[in-house]
Order: sequence, then C-alpha cells, then structure tokens
Amino acid sequence: MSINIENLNLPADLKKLTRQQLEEVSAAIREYMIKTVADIGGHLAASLGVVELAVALHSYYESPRDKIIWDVGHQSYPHKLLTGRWESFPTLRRQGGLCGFPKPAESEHDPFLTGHSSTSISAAVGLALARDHLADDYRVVAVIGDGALTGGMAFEALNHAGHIKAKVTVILNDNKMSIGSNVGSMSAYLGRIRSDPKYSRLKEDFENFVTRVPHIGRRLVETAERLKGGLKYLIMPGMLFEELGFTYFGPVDGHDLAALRNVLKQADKMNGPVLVHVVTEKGKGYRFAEIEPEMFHGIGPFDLHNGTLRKQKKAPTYTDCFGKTLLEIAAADPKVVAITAAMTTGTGLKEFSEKYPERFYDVGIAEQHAVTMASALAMGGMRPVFAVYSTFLQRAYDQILHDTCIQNLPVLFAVDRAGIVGEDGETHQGLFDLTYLRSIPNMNIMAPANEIELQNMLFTALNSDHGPVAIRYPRDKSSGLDRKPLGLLPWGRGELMREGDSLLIVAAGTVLAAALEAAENLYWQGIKVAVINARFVKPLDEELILQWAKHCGHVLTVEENILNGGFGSGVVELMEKNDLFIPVRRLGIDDQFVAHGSRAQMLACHGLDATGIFNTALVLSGKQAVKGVN
Ligand SMILES: Cc1ncc(C[n+]2csc(CCOP(=O)(O)OP(=O)(O)O)c2C)c(N)n1
Repeated sequence: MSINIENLNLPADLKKLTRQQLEEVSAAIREYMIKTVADIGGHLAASLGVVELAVALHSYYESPRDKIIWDVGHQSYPHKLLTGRWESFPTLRRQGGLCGFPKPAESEHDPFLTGHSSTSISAAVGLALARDHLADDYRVVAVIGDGALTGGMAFEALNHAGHIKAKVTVILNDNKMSIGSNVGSMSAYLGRIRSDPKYSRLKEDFENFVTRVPHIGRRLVETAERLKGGLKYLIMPGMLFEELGFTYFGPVDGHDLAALRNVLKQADKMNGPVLVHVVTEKGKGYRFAEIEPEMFHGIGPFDLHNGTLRKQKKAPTYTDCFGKTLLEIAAADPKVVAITAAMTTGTGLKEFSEKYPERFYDVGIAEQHAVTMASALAMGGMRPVFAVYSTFLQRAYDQILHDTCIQNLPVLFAVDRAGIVGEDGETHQGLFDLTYLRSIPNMNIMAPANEIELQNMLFTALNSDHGPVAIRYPRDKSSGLDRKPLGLLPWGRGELMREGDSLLIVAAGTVLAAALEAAENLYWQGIKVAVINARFVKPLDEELILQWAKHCGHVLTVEENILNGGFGSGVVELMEKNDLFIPVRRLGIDDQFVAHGSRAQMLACHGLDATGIFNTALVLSGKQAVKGVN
C-alpha cells in the first residue's frame, strides 16, 4: 500500500513502516526537497545524499529523546522534513522562516546548533558526558562528512572520545566531496577503504569462518578485536579509527536502508565509541546534482527539468573582482601564493588554482592551520593571501594574533562575506571581523567602498610592507564600475566624498553608497552633511576625521559590523585620545545575532540602508525621522 507522508506522525511512525514503505518515504522526501529547493534555492546536493541515512536514523533512534547532531547542518533538510517541518519547509532560509541549519530554538529535534564545520563529535561527547553525569540513558549520534573530518576539531574530539570511551555513535558520511573534491591524506585513506572490496570482505569472511569453529570461534574474534597489530592491520578496514579507540563498522552503502538499519543496530550494542563509515553519493536521485554536486552544494532557484539556474546572468561580485585582481597581481609577482580552507570556488580562487596550481593550497576545512602556515610562508619570504569568509576566520583568532601579528608578518587576509550574508543566517554572518581584527596590534584593516577600491587595496597591500593586512568585502554584486589599471592607495588615508557643516558621516566599506544617498536626500531637507569614506579601519585617517568632526560638531559612523569594538568604536576612541568631546553616534549591529533573510532585508532591518541612515541623521539633526523616505 503506498504511503501518504503527510498523514504520518513523524518521526515516530517510521518505526511502524515496512522497508518498502520507508523507501517510499525516502522517495517522497527527495521529490519534495528537489521541487522546493528548485523554487527557493538552498543546500541541495548534500541533503539528497543523506535521505536514506536520515530515514534509517529516525526509524531506529527515538528523536528528540535520542540526540542526532548533523555536522555543519547544511545536509539536515531530510532530518527537518522528518521532524515536523514538512509544511514550513518552503519558508527555508527566508526571513521569519525555517533556518537552513539545525537550530535548537527551532525544534526539539535539533539537539545542538551547527553551521560551522567539524563541531559535531565534540558536541556529541559533551551531551554524552552530561547524560552520564545525570544518570540518563539517551543515545547520542553525530553525523559528520568526510569534508568536515578534515577540520582539526574533529580529530581533537575523536582523540578525546576514544580516550574516555564515550558512548557515542559517529556516522562518517563519506561522499568523497567537501564543497568541491575533498583533499588530504585522510580523504585518501577513506578512498582506500572504500575502493578496496577485499578490506570489508576479508573482515566478514574472517569472522564468518572463525565464529563457526565450536567453542573458541567467538572468543577468537574477540581476541582479534583486541589485537592491535599483525593480522588485524591486514584485514580490518578503519584501523586508524580503531587505534583512536573507536569500534569501526563499514564501509556501508548509505543508500541501502536495510544495511543502514542493520549497522545502526550493531553499533548500538557496543559500549564505547563507535564509528560507522557510510558511503553515499552527493546529489543522489537528481541527475543534474549527481553530475555537478559542487554546483548543487548551495544553489539559487533553478529549472527542475534541466538543472540550470533561473538567474543565469550573474552580475560580477566582489568575490569575482578579488579573484581577477589576484590573478593579475600574481602574474607579476611569483611570490604571491593563494590559500583556501575548502572554499576554492566560493572565495573566487578557482581560476587561480588552475592557472597557478603550484602556488595554490587548499588545506581542507582547516582555517587555523591555514593562518599559521600562511604566517610561516610569509616568514620564509613569500606573499601569502588567505582568502576566507569572515565567519570562518573566527576559528583562527589565536593564530592571527599569535603567529601572524606578534611577528608582524605580511599575510594578506582577503576577508570575503564580511557584513550581512543573508540567507545562511546567524552562524554565517560576517559581523565580527572588524572587532576581532581591530583589537590586535600590528593588524591593518581596509574596507573598500566599491570594486575599484578593492582591486587597488589588494595591489597596495601586496606592494607595501606594513605587516598583516585584512581587506574585508561583502557577499554582494559589485557596483558595475569599469575596471581600471591597478593603483597604489595612500596608506592610512580616507577620502572626503562630500562637504557639509551640520553632521559628519564616516562610512566604512560598501555602506558608503547608502550614506551618500542619505546625504543627498538630507541636502534636500536643508541639512548639509559631510561624508568621509574611511577606506582604512585601522589605521584610521585621524587627521581627516578629526578635521571634519570639529567642523561639523556631530559624527555618525556607519559600518556593517557588530557595534561592540567595531569601526565606530575606533572613531570614539580617536575622539577620546584627542580630548575631543564631540557627540558620536554609531550605526551598525547592536549587540545581537542577526537571523536569516535576504541581505537587503537585513540591512534595512538594522537601519543600514539609505533610509535608515537618513532617518538616524535626521534625528541627530533634531528633526523627526520620516518612515520609508529617501
Ligand atoms: C569552519 C568552516 N569552514 C568552512 C565551512 C564551509 N563549508 C560548508 S559545508 C563544507 C563542506 C563539507 O563537506 P562534508 O562534511 O563532506 O559534507 P558534504 O557537503 O559533502 O555532505 C564547507 C567547507 C564551514 N561550514 N565551516
């Protein structure tokens, strides 16, 4: 009898279904996910790959009592659909709608927030320890991809979990892919296990054979299980995990529901940590995603029938500008090397990786390693450029401070997705870099107002010797300006964009355009506002800012960053250092996390669009704010 998924009480009812019905549930999830993501965009390929895994997990475990943690969480759509979010699924990643990642505030079935990679095993260990302390008996499962397994935290957690024999089940979802192809020796090791059928067959054959020997068979297997050498090395797949203290099961076909349920049952019987190696196909079940899993990793709305993006003609972005400019600079300077932490395409380094493979390093999801390695490359005389999203650079704060900045090394941080990122929401906002970078001595920070400034900042940073430099730019299309020959910018200098006498607006980065629009509208209200493009967040152009602050007697700073310790704080500190008691009002994000929604919506919500700046400036000038006017 065919199943109507909307009549089921999920996930509990999964336990009552036959294998065939579970397969029908899987097919229904797949179809609905493909259709919905085609309409609204999202992370599709990874989610398609774990449909059977999610169905198997929810048909075996008892969520929310048992805890299932999805690493990164971009692959959690089937889990969301199985845990009460079927109807609301089309609101995914929209303002006020479902979050694109697991989030405890959204559902009791999401036991721990994820978004940044490689945290799930640590979270599982923590929950398992809490469970044991409080004499509870729920089960804890972490699902981690082979890409996420390249992150240092995952190894730290495996190391510790094995040491304390934590009762957790780690499901390694091995699809050979990170966002693009996975890299590294761990990935190669998994490949050997996967591709060598004799590994798994040998283990099974051995067990089958000896367990048939009366009396001693089972004991022999147990002895072999305890052996840490010799024969076992030869016949057991996953020895590395066994050496770390885990019992290894696998490799298992991650699209075979019966095999999955069987291995989950086996794993559950073990007392210490278990690793179940599941092999899946990224994009499974949608032909175009199977062929191009990287394109369908995170995708905008697309045509269901031919898999092509609906918005074909993409305007150039800041990321594109970065990629092009770096190619140009690298052509003239052989010392320039580029580094990414598993984000080759996302950071605009694809062409660089193809043109200069010997000067390109994808280190895996290893931001900390990337920063220390870049620092040492700089120490050795190279000019390393680490292209990284603002949110993921947070991981490497200590390395930036300890390895780059104390030694004052010329590492260039190309900080992409700085500011509001939009649909990925809280875990991915780039709203902290100005704060965490500005607080470190020796660090220089630039924020281009448009793509011409971005290219010139890159050129300036790589052709001068001021130690570490960060250039931060948003996830946005650029302003559509014509490319110009690369030029040097005067170090530490801002630019006066507009004269005025009643208020000085100092803008850091691409918010300048909104500030200028607001200033123009204020002019027509009889308010003459001076506007400075800061360009440098550190060092500030003290002379220019002080001069115009004194002239106007009132300052408004604008930044796409958390206000705590950000650009505006730097301007306040400048006033304090100079004993200038001029009122400064700061516009930015006020001590809160910013949820998902489009970039434009979120900027408007936080008063960082032209209307918001106009209204704040109006109030500062002693006039009433006007709703929606600009
Ligand atoms: C610290 C950190 N760096 C980078 C990312 C961006 N990122 C999201 S998913 C992903 C690849 C994950 O690969 P894998 O774990 O194998 O999952 P798959 O998509 O293949 O299922 C990356 C690099 C991230 N989420 N966190």
